[in-house]
Amino acid sequence: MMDLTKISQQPLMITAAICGAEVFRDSSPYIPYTPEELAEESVRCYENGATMVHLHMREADGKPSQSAALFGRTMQIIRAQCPILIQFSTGGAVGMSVAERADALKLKPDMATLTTGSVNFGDDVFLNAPPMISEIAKRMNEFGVRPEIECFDSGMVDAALRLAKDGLVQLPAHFNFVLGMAGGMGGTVAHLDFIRSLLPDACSWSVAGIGRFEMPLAQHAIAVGGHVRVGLEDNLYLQKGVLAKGSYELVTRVSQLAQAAGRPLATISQAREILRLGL
Ligand code: KMH
Ligand code: ZN
Repeated sequence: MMDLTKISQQPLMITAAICGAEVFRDSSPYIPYTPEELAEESVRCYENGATMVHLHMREADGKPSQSAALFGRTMQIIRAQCPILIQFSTGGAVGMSVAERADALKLKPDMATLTTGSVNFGDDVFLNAPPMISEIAKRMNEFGVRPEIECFDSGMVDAALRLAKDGLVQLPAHFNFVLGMAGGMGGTVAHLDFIRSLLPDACSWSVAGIGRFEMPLAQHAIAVGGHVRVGLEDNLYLQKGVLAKGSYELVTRVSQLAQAAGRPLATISQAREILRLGL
């Protein structure tokens, strides 16, 4: 068992969100699309300190997809090369049906996201009406896939706790706070401190700061004992005007911040323990 008595020494989990569904090669040529590219980037992220990869799928031309065949092929190539934990998105892209979003859960990835509310998303709405959320949660339970509860706003924590009362989510759970997206909760340290204060004891959390909020929130999470998600899904830039050549460069930056703060990086087995995935 890990000794978690000293926050500053708790192993840090870094999740790499390597492609998302809303960023394309006209914004950055470094976004992976094919299973081979996604796997190659996942391995690079693992080699630079990531413990988990958050996956969306793309067709060859970059169109967002939730194809179980693509997820399966990508997972197979990754697993042949490295032990990084694999998390599927069930958010997919704006406008996808629940059936489409949840289909690949049958492949039993290590984890999958579960967004517990709707949020404005650019000019669109990322729709997660209560019956949709319950349906995805049920499918996750059916296949024994642990959720990462994805919160774009603080009310989504409350919604997750209601799901737990209804027996659809098991506590303690792991949460990811996506902060700083236009339409969602802001991306300051005060926003993060508020939303994390809502979690019941023993829940773990990570933060994904969008755009310019990515590294300041990562730095704060490292300091207060949280975990971090970075990657091209959330932010394309290593610094102002300089594109990251892949999510691995952002992972490397977080690894360096962790080292400077005295937080060791989690091994895969430590991450499994923190996330209650079973060994
Ligand atoms: N692409 C967004 C609409 C998730 O991965 O679970 C939803 C999203 C959340 O990215
Ligand atoms: Zn995502």
